[in-house]
Amino acid sequence: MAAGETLKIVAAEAIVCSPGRNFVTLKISTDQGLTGIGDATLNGREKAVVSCLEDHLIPCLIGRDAQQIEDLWQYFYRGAYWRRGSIGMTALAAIDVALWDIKAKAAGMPLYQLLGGRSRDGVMVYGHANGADIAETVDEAGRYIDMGYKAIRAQSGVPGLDSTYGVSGDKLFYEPADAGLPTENRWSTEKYLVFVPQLFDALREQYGDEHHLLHDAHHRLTPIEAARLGKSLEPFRLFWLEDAVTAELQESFRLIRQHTVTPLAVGEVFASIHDCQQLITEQLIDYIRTTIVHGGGISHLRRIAHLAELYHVRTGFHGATDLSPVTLGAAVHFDTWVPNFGIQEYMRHTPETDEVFPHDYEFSDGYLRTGDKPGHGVEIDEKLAGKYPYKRAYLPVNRLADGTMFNW
Ligand code: CS2
Ligand code: MG
Repeated sequence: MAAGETLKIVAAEAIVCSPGRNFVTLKISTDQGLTGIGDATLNGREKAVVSCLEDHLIPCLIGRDAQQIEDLWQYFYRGAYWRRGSIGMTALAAIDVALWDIKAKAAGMPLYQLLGGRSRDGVMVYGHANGADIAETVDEAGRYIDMGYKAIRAQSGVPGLDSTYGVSGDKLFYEPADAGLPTENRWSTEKYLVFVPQLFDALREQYGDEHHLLHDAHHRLTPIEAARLGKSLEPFRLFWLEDAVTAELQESFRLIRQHTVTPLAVGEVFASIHDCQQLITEQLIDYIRTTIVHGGGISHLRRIAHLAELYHVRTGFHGATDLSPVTLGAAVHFDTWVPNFGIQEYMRHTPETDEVFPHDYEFSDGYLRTGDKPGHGVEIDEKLAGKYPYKRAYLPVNRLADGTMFNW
């Protein structure tokens, strides 16, 4: 493209498909034939993001210059008036990632080069060992070690609980949005707090100290309960304890910090830097989980990563199955560049999902590596996507034993 030449947006479309689970993909097309795609998937609220894009944001995109990524980000953030919610920031993220994809293609370079070039040979990832009980989970962890993972998250069924977070029937894939109306789980923090240290004792006993071990408490503890769990896990030297507490009250992490040196990770449900500014600037966490698809895109995640870098906080992007391969592809480029990289979650997608979203990132020996195609390296096979119509699915809800609504 000649300098100063515009790249006019002529069309934008939200593509909804469900190859095993629902995904929303925004495709932006320009007058010079360049197209880019961004992930707009918000598990359990997919159609709200589609409407935000189709009914409100796309009409303002048509005719704009696709090269003006920052001005368009500011336009849709400040111009929304109603700022920072998950639905709006997921829609904005999809636009942002699609525009970065176009810019990298126009420049003829992989996205990581456009961001600032390679900072590491590969992106260390963690997989999800899970099982109905300790024995099954320890076995599963062995499978991940055999696959070459250097880092493994362990989640297990808890004796006395019919269900809990992170235990899937199909071992390699985990899809929590399991029904057309929310399934109801029951929870007991007491049973959980007694059990988790036993799980990690068994894992260290079986595999020693060579691998990083992680655990996700999935928003279910109070600060003092999280402090108790963090302290009880110290002998097992976790890489991180994730989502120990819901983090609307960021200062509550001060209480956890006072009692334990177990590293803390939080942020996958955050939608902007404002959700984590205090957590980062007071060094209340060690890893920020906020990711590209739900945190306003690459443009905003760069701001979060740069703030985190000042306070010794590293990135630990969310990377569950319900974030599409488009997010994973963009994340691996970001992870390849970002100076304060920590780790990347890698919950594998099913073969039918990977078929709909051809990509050039590859897993080997515990790392993900990008390809060098221009852009973020992920495409969507629209014809194939059309074969998988949307099917409403909800995340479960959680209640305490006495029926009190709780956090899932
Ligand atoms: C989890 C997710 O991957 C994680 O750390 O917290 O599986 C989360 O439950 C889902 O993304 C919710 O849709
Ligand atoms: Mg999590």
